[in-house]
Amino acid sequence: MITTETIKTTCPYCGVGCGVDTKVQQGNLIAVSGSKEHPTNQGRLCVKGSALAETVSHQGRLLSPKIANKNVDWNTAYSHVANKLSDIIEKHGPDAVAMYVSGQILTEDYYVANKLMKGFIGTANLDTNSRLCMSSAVAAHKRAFGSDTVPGCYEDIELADLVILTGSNLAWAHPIIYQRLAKAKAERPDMKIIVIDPRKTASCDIADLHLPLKPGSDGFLFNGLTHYLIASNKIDQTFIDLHCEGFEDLSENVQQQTLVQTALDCDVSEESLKTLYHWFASNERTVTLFSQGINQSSSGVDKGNAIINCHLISGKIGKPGATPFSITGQPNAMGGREVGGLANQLAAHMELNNPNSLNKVKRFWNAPNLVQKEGLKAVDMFDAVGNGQIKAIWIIATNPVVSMPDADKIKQALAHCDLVIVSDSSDSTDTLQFADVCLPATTWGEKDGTTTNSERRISRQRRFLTPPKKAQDDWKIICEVAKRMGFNEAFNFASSADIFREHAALSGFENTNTRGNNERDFDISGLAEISNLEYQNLEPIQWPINSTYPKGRKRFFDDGQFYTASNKAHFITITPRLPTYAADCDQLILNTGRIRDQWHTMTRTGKAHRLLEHIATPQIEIHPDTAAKLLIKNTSLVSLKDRGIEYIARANISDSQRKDSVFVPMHWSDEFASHARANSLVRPIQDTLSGQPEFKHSPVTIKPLTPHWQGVLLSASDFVPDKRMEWFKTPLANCTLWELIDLETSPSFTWLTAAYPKVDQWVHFKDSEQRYLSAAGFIGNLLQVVLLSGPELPEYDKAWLAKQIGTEFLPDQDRLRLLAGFPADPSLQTGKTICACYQVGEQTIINTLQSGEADSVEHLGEKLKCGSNCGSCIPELRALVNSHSSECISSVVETNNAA
Ligand SMILES: Nc1nc2c(c(=O)[nH]1)N[C@H]1C(S)=C(S)[C@@H](COP(=O)(O)OP(=O)(O)OC[C@H]3O[C@@H](n4cnc5c(=O)[nH]c(N)nc54)[C@H](O)[C@@H]3O)O[C@H]1N2
Ligand SMILES: Nc1nc2c(c(=O)[nH]1)N[C@H]1C(S)=C(S)[C@@H](COP(=O)(O)OP(=O)(O)OC[C@H]3O[C@@H](n4cnc5c(=O)[nH]c(N)nc54)[C@H](O)[C@@H]3O)O[C@H]1N2
Ligand code: SF4
Ligand SMILES: [Mo]
Repeated sequence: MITTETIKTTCPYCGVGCGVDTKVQQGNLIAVSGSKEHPTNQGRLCVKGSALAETVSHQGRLLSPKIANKNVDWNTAYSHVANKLSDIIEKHGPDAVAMYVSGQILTEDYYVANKLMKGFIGTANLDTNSRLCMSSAVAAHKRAFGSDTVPGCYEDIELADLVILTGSNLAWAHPIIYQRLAKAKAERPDMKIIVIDPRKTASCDIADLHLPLKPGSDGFLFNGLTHYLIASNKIDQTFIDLHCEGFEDLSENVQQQTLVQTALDCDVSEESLKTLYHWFASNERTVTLFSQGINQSSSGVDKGNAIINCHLISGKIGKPGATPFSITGQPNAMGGREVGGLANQLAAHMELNNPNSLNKVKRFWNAPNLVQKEGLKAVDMFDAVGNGQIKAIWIIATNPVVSMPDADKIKQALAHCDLVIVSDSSDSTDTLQFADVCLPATTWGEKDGTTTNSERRISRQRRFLTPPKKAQDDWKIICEVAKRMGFNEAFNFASSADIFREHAALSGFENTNTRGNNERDFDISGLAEISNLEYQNLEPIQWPINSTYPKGRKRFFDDGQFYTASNKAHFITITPRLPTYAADCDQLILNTGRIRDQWHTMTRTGKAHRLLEHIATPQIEIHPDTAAKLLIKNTSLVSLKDRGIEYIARANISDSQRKDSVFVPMHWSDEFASHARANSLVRPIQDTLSGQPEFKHSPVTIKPLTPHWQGVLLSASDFVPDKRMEWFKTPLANCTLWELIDLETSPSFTWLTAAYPKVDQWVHFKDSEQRYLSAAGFIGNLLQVVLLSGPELPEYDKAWLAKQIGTEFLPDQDRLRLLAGFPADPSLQTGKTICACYQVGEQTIINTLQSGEADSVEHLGEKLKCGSNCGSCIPELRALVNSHSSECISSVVETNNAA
């Protein structure tokens, strides 16, 4: 009898941190579902989480350690890395080596990486992709609270009467929190939701108000709010007197930021601003949730503090439904902060610039070479790699050639570096192309440890799959190298549980102040002595976990106690600034970020075909007026340029954009497109306080491209596009779809036949001027490849045509039908996929709406099942209902036409 085992684990994607039940049969993952008992998601999963089972195959995995591209055994790899690092340290000192890690490794991996670099090698050149993500919020928290504390919890979002989302596209980036918010709003329609974002995003679907502000102007807006609260006496004077410092300076600082002035500064109407300010002032229970539209800015820390000031001044903190809320992006962004994974942190929320902390950690670790000064932050770190100051870099679980700003410079830096070590689970990332040593890591499902989500909740990621034979856990790889560098005793861990106990013990080590309270917020000493079994069974729990809070703590600052010297919170005066580079009159502002179904550089979500159906190729979102002025048509090819570097994608014309900006997804890499790494364009401007790059505001010039020839090619086998072609690649279930573009000439039929030497039968069509070429190639009677091409991108039914690849077509069948691109029977057409879970296409939905079989999102769900699993497509379903039925419901009061 085949047995099915259910193992509980945590989703490896976003910082929401949903619990996942995995069903495993004979070592294979057969299904995933949301854990009903997990407090975060209570049974739900978003579309990425639902597709997890499709991403765990060993296809595309790095399967052996490699040195100079040759497979080696692990012992050779460990010794090689250890010896090389030791040599470099001996010759050039510890600061000549660096580690660049990730908010996607587990806390246990992170802990040993930090311990090795800061305690034993003796350099703080250990930074993380969280620098690109959370570092501005970390710095803002520390300035205001004296500690990097997220005060609230998810429940606050549901309890609030007003939720402000600023710089957050919650619907796509944190879907389960968005669903919890949407449900709360449906149950309490009086609850207000405001979205502050230059773009009208899917999150606006449930908003009462959208402010499409001038990019980068949030600092003005929140200083304006502080001014309004003071001027209209909507402040909490008792809370300020008892628990805050710096009120007079703050009050003086915001004097000029009147409503009229702020409306001008932010390019929004006075009316909408007044509504926002009035709602904030009159709702005790207010949550301001902020993310990358705030953090990824040259003044991200200041913006964070401008938000926190508004909450402190009105006492909206530490209470149910009232908190500023920096929502984290990666699954373990918080765990990384706990272990000290940033180059300016020490460990366990202790600081590098505090002699007392240095002394404690030195004694706790028995560390021979404890660092004394901060290390280089990500952008500076890669600069130092580029100029030879850093001679070895070990990159773990991140893909900087795609995700760092000025990404072509990252390529150059790595190409010139003496020793590039890359630990990854994938075998083909853009960064691996520059590795001297490749180390195959285990990944989700195969590794074992903990992560901490946005509300400080620690959850277990459990092993339920057997890893590929030669893949190794990240903590193990780091410890094996450390031991071979002579640090045997400190890295002699037997398991991740062993590491976790040490991490928990450090958090409680001499963690009391003179009044007998915690000196540091992060304290999980209550878990320092858990047994292996208790660790295995650990239930999700919010830190701190200690003798005062043995079951965890929902909210910080409910007691008005902060972690500053005076125990009072600090108001921070800021001078609002716009982004470093303004766009000239012939430029636009490049805004970058996430799309619904892809995760970062697509190394994992790119394996799940249904996740590539919502948006399959990179696109440039642009306002209709801007597009018209530049003679850009929808789906036509467009070039963005800056500093001689070009990005190429198709236009997506949408009035969701402001006229001064374009939006481009951050996800595409050289694996998936010829010129669509957004970060090749993004300038390496950083916030001087946090080092976080300004990913959202780079100037670009834009122009339409007129291809001479374009085509789609569906191929069952490998295909390499001609060097002169631009291309986008989309893996589908049974074949790969290539969009091919030639800007100057048309390829010949001979080019195609040469690319497919094994194809023995062709049907094809071409015109005398060679502008059109369509062909289908067969091996025997099996369809291998179809090309449809001409001066314009041909129209065709993707789902139908893809289904034909690999199937049999006898010579007397209508093979020419393939060249039309559509089925003979029109009722077989489905259109672009909207619901990825149930594979429901746009055309099917429109047909159903137009026939009157459904007239609401709920009815569509009943009829076609669309939107009834993860719910991620509900905003788009609603848009289709709105545009294809007579009633148009819109609660959004301001549109982008104001821009
Ligand atoms: N589907 C998906 N979900 C993800 C991820 C993913 O890759 N894919 N990644 C995860 C990670 S690591 C992170 S950090 C989070 C990020 O989550 P979010 O921060 O929500 O995502 P982004 O799309 O980067 O940016 C959010 C919004 O900021 C807006 N913005 C740009 N400039 C400004 C501005 O000046 N002011 C304001 N107010 N808004 C502005 C953008 O238009 C965008 O809509 O997502 C997490 N979740
Ligand atoms: N333009 C622009 N750029 C951005 C952003 C933006 O908004 N705009 N956002 C920034 C933000 S917030 C973030 S968080 C970064 C994210 O950017 P990255 O960190 O570069 O993105 P990922 O694709 O998640 O990279 C994770 C890598 O780890 C590998 N991996 C998966 N599991 C494991 C494991 O267990 N062990 C090891 N060793 N490897 C593993 C994956 O195959 C993948 O190569 O991008 C940043 N870059
Ligand atoms: S919201 Fe989606 S991606 Fe994020 S943790 Fe939950 S299931 Fe995973
Ligand atoms: Mo992130």
